[in-house]
Amino acid sequence: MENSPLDSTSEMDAAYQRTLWLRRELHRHNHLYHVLDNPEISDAEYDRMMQELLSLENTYPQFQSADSPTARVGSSMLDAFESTQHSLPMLSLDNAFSEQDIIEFDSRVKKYLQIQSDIVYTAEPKLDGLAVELVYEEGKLTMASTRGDGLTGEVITANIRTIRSVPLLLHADAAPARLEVRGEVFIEKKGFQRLNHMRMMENQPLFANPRNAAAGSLRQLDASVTASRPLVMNIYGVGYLSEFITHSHWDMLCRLKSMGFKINPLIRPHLNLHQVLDFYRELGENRSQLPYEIDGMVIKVDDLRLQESLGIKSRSPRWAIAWKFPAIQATTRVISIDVQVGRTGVLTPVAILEPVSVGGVTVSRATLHNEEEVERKDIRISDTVFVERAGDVIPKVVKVVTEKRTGNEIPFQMPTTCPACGSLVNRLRLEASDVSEVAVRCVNTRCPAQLKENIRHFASKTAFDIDGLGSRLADQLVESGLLKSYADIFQLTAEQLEQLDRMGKKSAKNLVAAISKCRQIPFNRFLYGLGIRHVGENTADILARKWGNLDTLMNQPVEALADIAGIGPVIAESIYSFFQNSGNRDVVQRMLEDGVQILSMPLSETETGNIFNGKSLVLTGTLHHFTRTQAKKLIESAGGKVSGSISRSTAYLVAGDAPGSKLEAARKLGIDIIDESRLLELIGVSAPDDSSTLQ
Ligand code: 9MJ
Repeated sequence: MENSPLDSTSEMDAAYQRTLWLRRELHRHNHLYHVLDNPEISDAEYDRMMQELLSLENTYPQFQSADSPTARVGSSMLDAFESTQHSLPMLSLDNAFSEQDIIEFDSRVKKYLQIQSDIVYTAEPKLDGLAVELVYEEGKLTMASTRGDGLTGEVITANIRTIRSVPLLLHADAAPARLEVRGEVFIEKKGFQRLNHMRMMENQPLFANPRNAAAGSLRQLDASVTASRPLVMNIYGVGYLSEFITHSHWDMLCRLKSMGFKINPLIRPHLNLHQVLDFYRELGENRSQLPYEIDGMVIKVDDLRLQESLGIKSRSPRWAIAWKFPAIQATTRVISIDVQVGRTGVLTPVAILEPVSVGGVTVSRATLHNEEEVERKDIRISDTVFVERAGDVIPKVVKVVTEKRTGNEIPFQMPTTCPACGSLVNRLRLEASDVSEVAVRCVNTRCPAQLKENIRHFASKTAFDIDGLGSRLADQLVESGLLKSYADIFQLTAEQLEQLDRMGKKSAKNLVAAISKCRQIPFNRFLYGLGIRHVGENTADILARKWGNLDTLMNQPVEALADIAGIGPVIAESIYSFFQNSGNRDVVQRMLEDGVQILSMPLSETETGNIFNGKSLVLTGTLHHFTRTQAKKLIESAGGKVSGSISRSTAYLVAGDAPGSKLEAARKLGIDIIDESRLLELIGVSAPDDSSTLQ
């Protein structure tokens, strides 16, 4: 409304001029306080000006504007987040864990660019929050979105508007007509502690760490909740720009700073490799004193033209790398050891710890995995222990400080009955080439703890992906008796759901709609969702592609299942017995009757021709994407076998770097020689982002 003609009284004209002045001043003081940490006026003065502006906007609603500082209170209320496609993909970073990894990164950059001289880097603290993109059109914030899968994110504009360090209007007239910037939204350590303290007072569940708190705060449909959270945003890069700005990353950050964005003050430009290594040490030493959490350092090639030449591989840039800090340790005391019951009935001991800050995050529990682990580490109740947290990984107990033992420590004993349902437990060691586990398991198939976990798994993103059905609701649905198996999900009605605590009419309707939307499901995700023991996403995928549909799979003899590469006898037995069980067959049948439609998958044999069926391949030289074992598994999954030496019966030689004498032998015999990428092409898979993805 700022440009609307004002025709009436001079009083209104004066009020409008005053409104504009207050907005300008409040934006300026907001920037001084939240971006530059350099306030000029007191909080009381700021509040007084804000009150005056609010009152003017109330009296003259026609003055209201989305860019007003008053808009930061977050009044909008959404039903759901819309999604949006990023103009340019939002990349994730490759990780480095050692100086050697960084030296190799530098060599790769030079080799790729064919440059011998030093590369100029900019190094940045790696903030541990959520990546967000902001879009400015003609200097006004028009959209903000989460990173999502890198290509498509969720629109969270109303929530982002509430963050004081995000400018709603840009300072410089020089800002391009369209400017996309990217950065990290996070919560400082102090803000996190205050937030959790407040939640404790209100009997609300606590956030595990600042990152979770930031994520939870951004995922609010009611922006006024977000407004009450101490979120901060630092900008570290750009997306699409409608006009050229500069050739240097550091210079870009300086320009963004002058437009009003908050740029991390610890960013160091103009570093050579050695200076990068020094800065990492310095940052590591000072990290615990910083007001926010960092989990490493990001190193970027500064020259944007070189960045462009380096380009990206899969989803990460070749011009940047994240160098993670090692895990942080602390000591604390084990108060007790609880036992949790998982999806398959497995009992897991969990250490309840005296709360301790591990690198700024309060840790009060840590999984002990299984009975053997407790015995191996000899963890007793009342022991003093070292706990460790690496990045956002779940904290773990590293070892006992035995010197602190007093003799009053109590050894842990696994219960003989299930803590959730009281049934007797079964102690079993399973050993095979592909799976080995010691498991204490509740064998009651109606155990409520198992059912809750099963439902959570069934509804999870990689299975049925039922929006809104998370852990808390799964618990409620089981406790209220509405669900006795996951098949009951498809019979839930909005009327039944409305009876649950904290479930409004609208949410109930939304959940029924979300369930309905999930009735059509690809065969692999359906199989994964069933929660068959040992059937993870990968196995579900292999099975779905091998047998194509449920009927065929359900009727396979155990030998046929065990015969598939990547399955093995224990997994085969587990699948076989699952489908032999009449209860499980009933559950599946009921879902089909309730309209679940399983979309069949292309069979792997028809898709790739099981390209190496009965063929023998030989590997030589260094492979880049795989270890030898991984490559062998891959070849076997395409029907081939790997042999150690070249003979006339060799179908292909897969040659990596520095291939050695096998290459010559293969040439002499006229054997097909292929490289790693051709191998992947023949099998019909793409290279993994990172060799650790194929085990
Ligand atoms: C963080 N998390 O602090 C990047 N990041 O750059 C910084 N993340 C990044 N840069 C390109 N400082 C992709 C991600």
